[in-house]
Formats: sequence, structure tokens, C-alpha cells
Amino acid sequence: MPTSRDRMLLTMLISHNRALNLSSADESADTVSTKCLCWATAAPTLRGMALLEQGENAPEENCRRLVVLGSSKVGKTAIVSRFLNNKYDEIYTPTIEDFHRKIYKIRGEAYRLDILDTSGNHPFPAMRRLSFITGDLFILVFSINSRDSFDEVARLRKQIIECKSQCKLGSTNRKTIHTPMVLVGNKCDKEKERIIDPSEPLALIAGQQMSDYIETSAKKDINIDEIFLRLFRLGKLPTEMSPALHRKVTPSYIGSSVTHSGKRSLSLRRKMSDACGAIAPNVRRPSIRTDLLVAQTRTNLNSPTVNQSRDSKCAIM
Ligand SMILES: Nc1nc2c(ncn2[C@@H]2O[C@H](COP(=O)(O)OP(=O)(O)OP(=O)(O)O)[C@@H](O)[C@H]2O)c(=O)[nH]1
Ligand SMILES: [Mg+2]
Repeated sequence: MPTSRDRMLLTMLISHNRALNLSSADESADTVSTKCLCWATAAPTLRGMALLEQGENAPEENCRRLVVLGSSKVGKTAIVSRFLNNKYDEIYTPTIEDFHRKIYKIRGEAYRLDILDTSGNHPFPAMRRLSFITGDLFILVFSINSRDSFDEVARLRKQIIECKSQCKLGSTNRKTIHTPMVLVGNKCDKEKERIIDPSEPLALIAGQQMSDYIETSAKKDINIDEIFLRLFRLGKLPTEMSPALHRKVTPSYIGSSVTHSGKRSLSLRRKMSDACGAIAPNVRRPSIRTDLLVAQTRTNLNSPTVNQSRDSKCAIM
């Protein structure tokens, strides 16, 4: 039998169904009750729930989509998993497309970071192109022991620059890019198998203020936080969004303010700061239609003044 406390939590959770990302199809009383009672048992905290709602309503200028691209098996998912949960899985599971959302409250302001972890096999080229347009920040991953994966990063970078240069919000100069982008040479724990010298990716980004290069190991947890710290700096986002610099709030369990699992150390800055962040549970990827609408506003496709040929526009195909 649900207790009165359960009932109160149930009411609270129903009112927060948007933050929980229940679709209208899920909003039948039964479905909501089932999901919410699950949560009620897990005793969500008011603090976590409030943060979720604030994150959902974060001002547009504080919302970013981060797209992670690169060949298959280079460690994209491993990097995202380290960033979000400080976990690493030795077993390889191919990604089709994963969507994550992290929300923050930093110095009284709400921020939202959406992360799109893409497939290295890119089974749907049009979707990939759409992600170039809708992405605000990019992480391009290769493996230091694979020439092919580095070549793929060079190609991706070129495609993103071309795409952004044709978009309203991107660069107007085809040689420069104003989109924050970090190139990552992953698997640096495999030094003996190294094929790509750091000078190659560094040459690729030479003279580009919005690009950076870093070598990492998701396996050994080397420099993973640093990727995101650099990306947030390039994107003019608060550095507190980096895992070491904020308190992690879990909306699902009692004792909302917890430290990260694993060996992540508590920095003095994090102890002094009131910044906190939570991974939004059950989050759904925005629909393709929503992405297409975003793409439409970011490209010249609708502009009545533009007298361009179709080829010079940023088409999704
Ligand atoms: N040695 C080593 N192995 C790693 C590292 N990062 C990931 N791996 C392993 O490499 C394999 C592929 O990792 P994933 O993160 O799944 O690769 P992915 O780029 O997401 O691959 P797709 O989803 O197919 O595009 C897994 O077995 C990981 O355990 C690393 O830093 N060092
Ligand atoms: Mg993956």
C-alpha cells in the first residue's frame, strides 16, 4: 500500500512529468503511476527534481548540443561514459545513436548540455549531416593506433567546417571555424602501438582558435575531464560543468549530493563552489522533425534574400 508520503511524491512527480520526459503517449494515468511509483520507492529528492525542472527550462543561450563523432571502436562511448558516470566497460557494444542530457545550476543559472554519441558506422548519412548542423560543440575521436581513424577525423572536420560555413550561425570564411571542436587521440595507454604522432593532429588545427587537440585514455581515465574542460572554455561555458568542478546530484536516490564514484579527486574549487549537475533520467532524443526545424533556422534554406544555387546551401542528404 502506498503511504501518504508516496502519494505526495506521486503528485509531485506527475507535476514534473515534463522534466521526466514522459511523452504524451506515456501520460495515461496507469503508465505515469507505474513510473512514478518506481521513483517514489527510490525517493527522489526535491533538490534533484528542482534542478531537473530548471534545466529543462534553461535559457536558450545556456543550452548546447555536443556531438561526438569518429570511426567505430575508437572509444566515443567510453569517453562519454567516463564523463557522465566515471565508468568504463571493456566489452564493446556498437552504438546506433545515444542521447544524454546533463543539467546544471551554476552561480544561480541553469544550463543544459545534450550529448549525441553517434555511430562510427554512420548507417544514416543524412542523420550525420543533420548532426553537423544541429551540433554546437564537437568532439572528434580517433585512436592513436589507427591511421584510418585519424583520416576519418580529418574528413569529419572538413565536412563540419564546410557545413557550418554554409550555415547562418557558422563561419563565413571557409578556412576558419567558429564552432568549438576538440580532436581527441584516444587509447594513449597503447603507446607501443602508436601510429599517429601528435604533430599530425596539431598540424590539422594549426591557427584555429576554436580547435584543440588532446590525447586521452578512457580505459585509464587519462585527460577525459580535460577534453570537456577545454571544450567548455572554447564554447564560453562555465568550467564548473566539468565533473571535477561541480557536485553531482542524483534525482533518483536519497542523499542527493554525492561525490563521484571512482578515483576522481575533490578539487578545492569544487568544495568551495555551489555548482551542481544531474544527469536527466529517461531522457528522449528530440524528434527528427525538431532537429530539422532547428536545422532550418540555422541554414539559409528559408532566407528570401539569399540568391544562392542549391549547391551552395547546406542541404541535408
Ligand atoms: N585500450 C583502450 N581501449 C579502449 C579505450 N577506450 C575504449 N576502449 C575499448 O575500445 C572498444 C570500443 O570502445 P567504444 O567506446 O565502444 O567505441 P565507439 O567509438 O563508441 O564505437 P562505435 O559505437 O561502434 O562507434 C571497447 O572495447 C572499449 O573498451 C582506451 O582508452 N584504451
Ligand atoms: Mg559507441
